[in-house]
Parts: sequence; structure tokens; C-alpha cells
Amino acid sequence: MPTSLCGKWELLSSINLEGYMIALGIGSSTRKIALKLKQHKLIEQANDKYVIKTFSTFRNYVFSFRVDEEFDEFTKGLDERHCKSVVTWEENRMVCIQKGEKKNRGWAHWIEDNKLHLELYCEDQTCKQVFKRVA
Ligand code: VL7
Repeated sequence: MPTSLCGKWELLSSINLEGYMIALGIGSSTRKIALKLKQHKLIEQANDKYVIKTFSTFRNYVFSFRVDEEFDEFTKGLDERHCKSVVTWEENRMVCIQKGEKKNRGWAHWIEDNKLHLELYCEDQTCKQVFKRVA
């Protein structure tokens, strides 16, 4: 079994969130706010169902899925697009492909050095985030 991603996480660092948001077509005023946010994540699992909640003082983003089952994702409060998304495990990485209007879109989560890592990618841009565990 892969290391559990479940729990509460607090953002430590982001690299190239700006480039990722530009690739998604996010306007400059929203980008400016988003860059300053302290994000938290809550990852929960019940049987084969996962819920990933990303919180901030500005907006929250919550979605749920079953591994290996395609689902309709609407990125409400983010770029507001519809995707056909599917999450799979690749070794110890939880990998999502988000099929839709944007090419080469998806993300991957994994644990390394007790931290939660997230790579978000869209077109030719990759954003890398690291989260630390909080009680
Ligand atoms: C990823 C960047 C930037 C629009 C608002 C910013 C609000 C807090 O989807 C996410 O995580 C998933 C991967 O899909 C799994 O953990 C949340 C949000 C970070 C998106 C786009 C800026 C507008 C940020 C919700």
C-alpha cells in the first residue's frame, strides 16, 4: 500500500504558481491575491472514496473521486472549467489527468521526507508545492 496522503497539511512553498495560473488564464488581480495565500489541505479517505479540500481565506476548492474511475470535475473558483478527470496510483504517486480544453493538464501528489508534495501542470507550465503536516 502506498503511504497515506490523508490528514491536514499546510503550505510551505510554491514554485511557479504564477506560470501555472497564467497557463490557466487566471487574470492578474486574482493571481496577485492567490500568490499570497496560505493554503491548507485536508485529504480524507473513506473506503475507496477520496475527498481533497484546499482551503484559503480567499476561496476553497473541494472535490471527491474514486481511484481509477473517471469523474466530471468543475474547477469552481479556480479557472471554472469542466474536465474529465481520472486519478490513479503510479507507484507511490497519486496522479490525476484532467482532460478538457487545456492541453497537458493534471497533477500528482506524493509523500517525501514526511511532507506532502504536489505538482500541478498545465500546457508547458509546472507548479511545485510542498506542504507540512499539521496536527
Ligand atoms: C489547487 C492553484 C490557481 C486560480 C484562487 C486561488 C485559491 C485555494 O486543485 C487543487 O489541488 C488539487 C489538485 O487539483 C489536489 O490537491 C487546488 C489550487 C492552487 C490554482 C487557480 C486562482 C484562484 C486557492 C483553493
